[in-house]
Amino acid sequence: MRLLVSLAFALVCCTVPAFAANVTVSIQNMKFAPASISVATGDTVVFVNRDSVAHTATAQNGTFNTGEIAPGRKASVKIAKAGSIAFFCQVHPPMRGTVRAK
Ligand SMILES: [Cu+2]
Repeated sequence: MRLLVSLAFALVCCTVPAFAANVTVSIQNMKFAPASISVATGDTVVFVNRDSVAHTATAQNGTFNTGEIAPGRKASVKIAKAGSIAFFCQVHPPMRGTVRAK
């Protein structure tokens, strides 16, 4: 019985909270994939550069800017507020995406 209680407690206390997730966006073939994502406020978006050139993920409203992400590297940004944020790559401005946070 004691073991069961400990086990249940361990499961509850050590599970990653559902309200703070990581959402991955790949950067590949000069595109954000997926280009449009929905997250919860407080989530972290991880941009993974799978291209052979550097890219940025830069919010048009200035809320985040990863700076240049070298090929094979990643950068994380935390989405602190609800709303829709359009972002682009400063090196290749036609590369665009949107984060919707609720
Ligand atoms: Cu780029």
